[in-house]
Amino acid sequence: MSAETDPVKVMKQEVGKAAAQRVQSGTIVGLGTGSTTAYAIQYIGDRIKKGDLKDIKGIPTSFQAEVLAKEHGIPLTSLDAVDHIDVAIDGADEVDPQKNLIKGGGAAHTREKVVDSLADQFIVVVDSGKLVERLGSTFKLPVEVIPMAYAPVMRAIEKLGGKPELRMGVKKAGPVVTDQGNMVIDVTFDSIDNPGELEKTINNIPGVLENGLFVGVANVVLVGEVKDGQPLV
Ligand code: ABF
Repeated sequence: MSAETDPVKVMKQEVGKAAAQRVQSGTIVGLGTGSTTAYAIQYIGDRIKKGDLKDIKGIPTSFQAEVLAKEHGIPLTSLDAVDHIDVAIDGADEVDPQKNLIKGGGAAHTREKVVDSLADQFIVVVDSGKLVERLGSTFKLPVEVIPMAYAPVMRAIEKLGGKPELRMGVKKAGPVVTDQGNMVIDVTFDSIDNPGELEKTINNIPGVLENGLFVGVANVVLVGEVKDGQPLV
């Protein structure tokens, strides 16, 4: 199957395009991380090139998003130069029926939560495989920790009933390092019954910078799926 006709790829492109279509001229746009958001960034760039979108400024949530945005000609700004974000577009690893999320599969959840939480409208772009009844049922919860504290943080997480694992690099040996120079612990929980409480409890552990629970942050969830071989959004 060629890449152009791969229905999953086409579906992700359609989800990204649908999000990009919602961006209005003259706005500040938070640009997320991940393969689905990458298509939204590409289509925002296409709209700028066509003259369909004017005077927007992007705020990237990761080095990957920054590189992509520059590649697609999106002018960039930063949080010290603006007083608001009109819309943020970002991916997720899990979405529950209340639009709460687990994010951080790309180790970028700390900056993502800053940008996504500031946005007047946070649009999540996912494929239907990310939809879950309960957070934590298919994806481990990422927790960014400062390197000197990863061991006591892991012990504290075990006391909360989690099973923590230090995220190791695939291409590079040793632990994954975030854009902030920290480590990531991935935590398996048997059941996350109160994500809001857990998000606060984990962030109160000394040494934790941010975890991947995004509770009450998402406003819109655009879901793509492939039905009878056809991409649907
Ligand atoms: C990012 O999007 C991460 O939070 C998450 O891991 C990723 C999912 O991306 P994809 O669209 O490639 O599944 O924001």
